[in-house]
Amino acid sequence: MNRSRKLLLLGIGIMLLILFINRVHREKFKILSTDLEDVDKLKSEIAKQLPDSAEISAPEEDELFQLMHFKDSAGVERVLIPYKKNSSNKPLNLMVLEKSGNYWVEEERIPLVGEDFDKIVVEDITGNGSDEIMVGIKIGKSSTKGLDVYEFKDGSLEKLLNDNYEDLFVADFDSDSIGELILLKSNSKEKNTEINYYEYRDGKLATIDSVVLEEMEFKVDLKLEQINPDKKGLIAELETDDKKGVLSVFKVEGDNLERLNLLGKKSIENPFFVASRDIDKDGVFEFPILKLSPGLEKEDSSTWITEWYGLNEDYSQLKLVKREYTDEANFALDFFEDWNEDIVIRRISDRDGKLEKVEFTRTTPGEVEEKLFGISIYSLDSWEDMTKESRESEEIITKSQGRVYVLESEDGEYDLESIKSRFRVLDLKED
Ligand SMILES: [Ca+2]
Ligand SMILES: [Ca+2]
Ligand SMILES: [Ca+2]
Repeated sequence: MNRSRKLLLLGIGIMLLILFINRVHREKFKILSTDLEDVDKLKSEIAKQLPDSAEISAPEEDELFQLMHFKDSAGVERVLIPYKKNSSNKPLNLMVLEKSGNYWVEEERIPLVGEDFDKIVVEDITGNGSDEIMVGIKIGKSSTKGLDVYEFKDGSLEKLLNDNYEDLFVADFDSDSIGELILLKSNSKEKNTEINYYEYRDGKLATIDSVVLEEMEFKVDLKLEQINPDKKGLIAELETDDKKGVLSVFKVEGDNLERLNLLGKKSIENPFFVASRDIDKDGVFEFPILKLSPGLEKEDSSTWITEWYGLNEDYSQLKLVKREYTDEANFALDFFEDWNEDIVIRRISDRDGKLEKVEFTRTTPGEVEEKLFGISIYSLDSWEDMTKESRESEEIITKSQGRVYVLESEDGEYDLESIKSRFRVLDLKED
């Protein structure tokens, strides 16, 4: 064999080897279906086969990496695996595995533009029985994220929508058992926030209604909650950058987001943010209106009165459900049934801050204030400093989180039991 022939054969050999390596490299990902149940095993199996030392990269809220498992209308099961390559200008990828016998076999890989996954939602929003995939992606340091919505068509993913958002929600807003997409978008020029309501129609996913919230989003929360026993509503709660809380409520009527009138206004504005909740635990949400007590000298965000309102049957009015006082010493006290605007609350601190006291009085125009009762708050140290006798003579409401709460009352109406039943220590995480 002459030298040039040898070289030719060697060349062909190398080419075949490259082709072979390439083929092996392009081998479709495949994993035993039982392995999918063990997330750690799955991760290590996938890690072995992903390129560029890539890693499974779940959205932040999905810390444990719950597999995104979904089905189409024909009953084909699929699993979505988001992963991130460490060295690439297109680091994000979605891999779709399809169930085939005892195996999950790679169906396709979709490269995506962006730095990290923000949210992935898998839900049928077109109503055809097959799930769609909504992939939200963080782009650079911007708070605006990119969104791709995919649907399965003829066995592969097709893009249904490309959009952007600050926040994304999918829920069945109009109670027709099909999910809708809601995107929140901030407009820094107009200094406002837009809520866009999408629905799938005639093969397209498009905005069918949008409403503008007057404030620029700083921190926002959208909730779908019961606003009366039969109807869910969309509650939009914003915290503005000067810490104010702004709350708006919408009900979905046909194609419209109908903004409800809240005490003659489009929204409830509070001096700071307190989240709406079901305050009386009857399944229907209430909305907070914060008031500073007239007797309180300092206007800060740690001592206030909250009036909780619910909507009436035809959503035309707010009705008062409960009033409560919230104190900076970490407790709340429900108002008594006969308490109205005539209640004045005063807060006294002694100089070294060892004892704080809150006095509840009732006043009517032209009349003298009538003291109802007081709540003294001792630090544990100052409590221990007292003599045993004086400690034993006190009416203790509760001891909690380094404080002792003591009732001071001579009036039989405000006895220890009635105060205890209205008193609660706040969980530090609350609000
Ligand atoms: Ca669908
Ligand atoms: Ca719906
Ligand atoms: Ca309620």
